[in-house]
Amino acid sequence: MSDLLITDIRARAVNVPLTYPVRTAVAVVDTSPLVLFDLETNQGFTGRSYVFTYTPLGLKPVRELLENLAVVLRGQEVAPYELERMLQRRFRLLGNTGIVKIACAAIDMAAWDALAQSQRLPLVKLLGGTPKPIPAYDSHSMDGPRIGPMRAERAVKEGLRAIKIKIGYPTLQEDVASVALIRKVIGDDIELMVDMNQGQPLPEALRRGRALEEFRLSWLEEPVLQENYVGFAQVRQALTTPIQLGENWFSVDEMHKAIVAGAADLVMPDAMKIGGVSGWLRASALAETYQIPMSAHIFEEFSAHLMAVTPTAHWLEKMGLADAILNEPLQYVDGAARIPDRPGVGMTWNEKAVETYLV
Ligand code: SMN
Ligand code: MG
Repeated sequence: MSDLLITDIRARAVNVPLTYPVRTAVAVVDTSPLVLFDLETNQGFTGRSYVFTYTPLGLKPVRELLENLAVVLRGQEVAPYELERMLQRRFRLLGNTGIVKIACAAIDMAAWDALAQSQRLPLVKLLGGTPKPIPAYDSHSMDGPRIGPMRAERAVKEGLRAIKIKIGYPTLQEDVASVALIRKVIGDDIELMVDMNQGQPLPEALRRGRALEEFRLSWLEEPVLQENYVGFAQVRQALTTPIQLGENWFSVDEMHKAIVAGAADLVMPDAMKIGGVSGWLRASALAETYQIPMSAHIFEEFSAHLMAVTPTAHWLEKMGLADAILNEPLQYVDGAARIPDRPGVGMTWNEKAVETYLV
């Protein structure tokens, strides 16, 4: 069998509507800006991935950086390990972080997808795992007293066993009222997590964290600036609520620094920022070494496969950021994601929708 070689790439920017804007303490993400990446190969398989730029302002630079890499990628073997090493060398001086890391992650994920397709295996099986159900939480926002309860009730009716909401309202009282309301709606048997999205200075994060202890939260996410690992450790020492972070780590090295600083009870790398499938696998080994439960941050389609081979797997985040442009969004049954029994990750684009939302 001849080598699986890259013949071309395609990067398209779409700005996808969201049923509910992602209202966070620091910004409102009211659409889902995605760069869709296709990796064409000599055996007719197309690897697919998408990256999420949080703001439409990030779409053009990420798309253009990927397009600039076409000349470097054409003719290369679809060997994710080698592609990652080649790209890391190429960007060593510029810096393997930020949108460079995001573009390289798009390539890594699409390469793994193409490789798995070429072996006619779901990605999870290529990685040595089995397509087991992956427990998921429904990820909500600062939805307020009307929409918040409605979303929480609907998620519980759908079978989800955990809900995350975002807080960071102007006052502590509003945060407490928001958490109390959702805890009342879902009861004590459904897990409740909160995400502060780095929005509070340390003293206020401590004050609000203490006020929320009574609600038996499963985790308090990003109470302070994500790079303030000493601050995370202080919040962790002061509270019994488990402290969660990781979506903003651009490397396993940053993850290691956070763990060594005592910042984390729990970790939640982002499959894009941590470096795609290749970066995730190394992060999952680090979490196992320190025996830290590891959750996923958005990117549910790839993360479902990856969580099945993550030794300390905890929760998958159900948010549906790409659902509107996928032919078959990830399915959830009884509160758990069902890994598709299709070659690769199982993602194909709804080209009509892509056309509609193309930027
Ligand atoms: C988040 C996700 C997607 C967009 C903005 C913020 C959030 C999370 O931090 O953890 O879901
Ligand atoms: Mg978060």
